[in-house]
Parts: sequence; structure tokens; C-alpha cells
Amino acid sequence: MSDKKNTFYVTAPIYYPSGDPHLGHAYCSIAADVIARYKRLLGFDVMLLTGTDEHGQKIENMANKEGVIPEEYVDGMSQKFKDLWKVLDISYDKFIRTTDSYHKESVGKIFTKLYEKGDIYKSYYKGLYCEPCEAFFTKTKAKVDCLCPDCGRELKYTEEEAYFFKLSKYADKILKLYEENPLFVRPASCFNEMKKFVEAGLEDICVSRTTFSWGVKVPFDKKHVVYVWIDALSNYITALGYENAKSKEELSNFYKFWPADVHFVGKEIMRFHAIIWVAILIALDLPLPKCIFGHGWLLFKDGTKMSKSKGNVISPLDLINKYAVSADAVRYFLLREFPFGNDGNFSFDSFVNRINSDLANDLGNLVSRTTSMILKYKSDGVLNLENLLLGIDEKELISTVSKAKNTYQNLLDSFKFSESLSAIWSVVLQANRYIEKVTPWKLYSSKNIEKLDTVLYILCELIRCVAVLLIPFIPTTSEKIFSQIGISSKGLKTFSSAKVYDSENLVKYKICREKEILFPRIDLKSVD
Ligand code: ME8
Repeated sequence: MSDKKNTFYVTAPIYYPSGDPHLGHAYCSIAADVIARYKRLLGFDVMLLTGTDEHGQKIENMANKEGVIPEEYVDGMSQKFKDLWKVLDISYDKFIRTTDSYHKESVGKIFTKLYEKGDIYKSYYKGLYCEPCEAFFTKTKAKVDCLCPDCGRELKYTEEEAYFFKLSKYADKILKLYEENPLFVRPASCFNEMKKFVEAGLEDICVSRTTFSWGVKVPFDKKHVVYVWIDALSNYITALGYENAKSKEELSNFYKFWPADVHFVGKEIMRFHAIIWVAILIALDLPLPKCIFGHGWLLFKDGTKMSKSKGNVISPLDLINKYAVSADAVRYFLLREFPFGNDGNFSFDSFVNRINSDLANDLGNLVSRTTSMILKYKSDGVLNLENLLLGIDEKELISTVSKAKNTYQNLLDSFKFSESLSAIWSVVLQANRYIEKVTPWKLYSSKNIEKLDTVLYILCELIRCVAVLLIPFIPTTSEKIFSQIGISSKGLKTFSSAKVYDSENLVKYKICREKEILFPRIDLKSVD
């Protein structure tokens, strides 16, 4: 593998297009996007992958229900995911569909490789099967009354010839990996759960089906289709050209980005990633991803999970339209409100409160007050000073910025989104308090112009630093802020430029007269 120092590979799940994308899907994709943008801000060569997981019985059934062939069904549905990612500014580098021919070619080769190695063998499956989860269960794992341990629905007794993957063979290696690298599975709650699960012993798993045909055919036994997880999990490497690259150049992407730096997944699919995917990679003699992070669920107050099978999902587009908010507001809300590894209760009240208080009041007001003052006190809107008059308050603010930046970086490096936003807000809140304390309008009326200029300059610098650090979270708003304060130079939008420049190197600001309100307050009376 190549020197990966300057590359970063982050993945979001490939979602089932068996229903419209919802806020839960958006949550994970936004998190992955924030990390991708953050790493790009730090100068990494980033690959962000997502896509759709289009095979399996559920999809075949949905297509039948709609009276179309599966191909037509998945074409329409996967487009809906792409459309939503466009609205939400998900800057993916590649969108993989498991029906893409290059992916199917690789899955066939991977299956054959594992078979030839003796890690896949043919046998006979007799047992309980959950159709909605597309998962087999042993009697002991199913509840007494034959209900699915994952979704609680009824399991069906099924008998069929099937191929099996020797998962049991890899239990010790997986446990050793966990022991050597406790940060491999995060957060700690997921790590402990996975460890316990493997310690209890692993059974071989069924990896082919004969009862439906919508999937990748097993190349040497066309009666079988590759059962969902080998097909789905392989996407992380097939997207890079593994077993499908037509040239050395095409394969260079694989050597450049694999192993992944982090797979973001919901905690319910952690087992497939932290156990099955790991075993497949070991069997293929490939390096393992550096981290698998299982995020929590969006729940409703009564504790039910937002999920398409429960029919209680919230559409991000509806939120944007009904509340007349920007995609940035949704991005901010999701990552600020719910600490990433925990479950979180979604409510419309918390949505409105977050936006009104953090975005409209704190951030929006800071920018709008500062730019209004400059436009009022400087007829041309230009803030171009020669010298700074730094007092104790200003020095304190300058050190707050540099501390907040370090904290932000440490927290984002460990995927603590909400906490890293708090670190940025410590600057925003302190800047607002500073305005109250130094009362620039009094400096103006007492003609203390040199001090006034310093105050306004420091405020602009704080706003610029905040806008830089917010690029990963609310990219469109950061750009709007830059243009409102007249910053067009790329050099003043970089991570390293997120610091207050002193007298040696003063930044020139020219405030734009046309001001757009960054985050209008949501007036609940006007929401249907
Ligand atoms: O599992 N809260 O696809 P999927 C938070 N195709 N996140 C949620 C959520 C909720 N209520 N509901 C869904 C699959 N998600 C497989 C993945 S990857 C190789 C294959 C998010 O359409 C969360 O990230 O069921 C979860 O893991 C993902 O959507 C599942 O999407």
C-alpha cells in the first residue's frame, strides 16, 4: 500500500432504495460530508463514497408492487438519493450503485476467490429467515416465539441449498484485532457490544440465495445469487477499482485510498461491518479499515426509531420547505443537537429552537451587527487600519480563537461533531459579549476612532475565523459570510489562516452593502 499520509478515505453507507431517503439517511451522509470537507480544509486528498444498495428480495418486491422491473425501480429511487445529496451539499467523490456493472464484476470475482480459497462452501440451509431484514437466525438467537431479534417481526422457516462463508474461522483473529486496537470500533459502547458478540462464538453465514434472482449471479453456479452483505460491503473496495480496474492507472486509486480511514454506519449495521466485513478482508488478504464508527439513531420522544419500515420518517426536503430554512440549517441542527455516538430524540421544537437560538441569534446577529456598524461608521464600508490598539479584552479574544481552533481540531479528529461546534460557539458567544462590553457606538460618539477601528477589526477577524472553521458544517453560509465581509482571497479561507492577524499583517475588510439575512428566525405562526 502507498504512503497514505496525505489521503483520507471516508464512507457513508450505501442505502437501500426501497423507500425515499429520510432524515436518518441524511444524518450519516452529512456527518461523512463534514469529515470529508474538514480533511480537505486541512489539505488532505479526500475520497468520500456513498451510494445505493440495490439488490435483494426487498427491492424485487417493491418493484413488483409498483409494477415495474427492478432496474427501472432502482434507477428512479437511486436518483432520489442523488437529488437529496445535491440539495444537502453532500460533496461525494463517487456514488456507487451495486447494479453498476463494474461492481457486479468485482463481486463475482470476490465470491469466486473466497470459494477457491475454501472460505466459501456449499451446504444446505435449514432455519429461520426474516424477510424484511434479509437475515437468517438460529433458534437460539430468535426469540422464543420465533420473532426476529432485530425487528421483532415473524420469522419464516426456510430450507434451501446455499453457499456459506466460514466466519467461525475468523473469530480469534477478530478478537485479537479488537484487543490490539480498541479504537477500531467506536464508540466504546459499540466496541463492547461487538467484543461480547464475537466472544460468544461466531457461526458461518449464508452468502447466497436461490429463492430470488435480483442480485449478482454466483459466477460458477448461476442458480445462486450473492446474498446481500458480500455484495453490499464490497462496495467500499470495488468503488476504488478492486477486481475491476482495466489498467494500472485505474487501480492506483485503490492503492491510494485503501484502507479506508473511517466507515460511518448506523449502529444497527455495525455487526456486519466490524465482524463480517473484517473477516472478508482478512480472507482476501487485504488491509483493514482504520476505524468503523457506529452512530446513534434519531428517535421520537416515545423512543421509536425513525425508519422507513415503521413509516414514520421525516423528509429533509419537507423540513427545508415547511420551515423555509436552508440546507445548512438542517446540517447544523443534526450535528449540533445529537452527539454522534448516542441516540437522540428528534422534535420539531428542538429543530426550531436550535436554529433560532444558535444560528439566527448567536451567529446571524454577530455578523449582522458587526457589518451594520462598519457600514454606519465607515461611509465606504472599508476597514483598513494601520495599527491595532489591543487591550486585555482583545488579547483574551485572540487567545480564545486559538484555543477553540485546537479544541475543534482534536474533537473533529475523533468525530465529535456536536462538541466541536460548541468550541466554535465559544468564540461566537464571547464575541457577542465583547460587543456589549466595549459598546462600539459609544466609541464612535466619543470619537475614539482608533479604538473603534480595532474593535471592528477584531470582530471581523473573529467572524472570518469562525466562518473558516464552519466551512465543513455549513459551507454555503461560510461563503456568504466571506462575501459579506469582502473576503475573496482563498488564502484567507484556509485552515491555517484561521487566526487573528496582528499589526504586521492586517487584513483589509470591505463590507458588502447588500446584506442577506443568513438565518431568518423561524416564526412558528407561519409554519403549517
Ligand atoms: O442498512 N437514525 O441501508 P439502509 C439515524 N444498505 N440514522 C439512520 C436512521 C435513524 N433513524 N435510519 C437510517 C442499509 N439511518 C444497508 C447498508 S452499507 C455497506 C449497507 C442511517 O437504507 C444509518 O446510517 O437501511 C443506517 O446505518 C443507514 O441509514 C441504513 O440505511
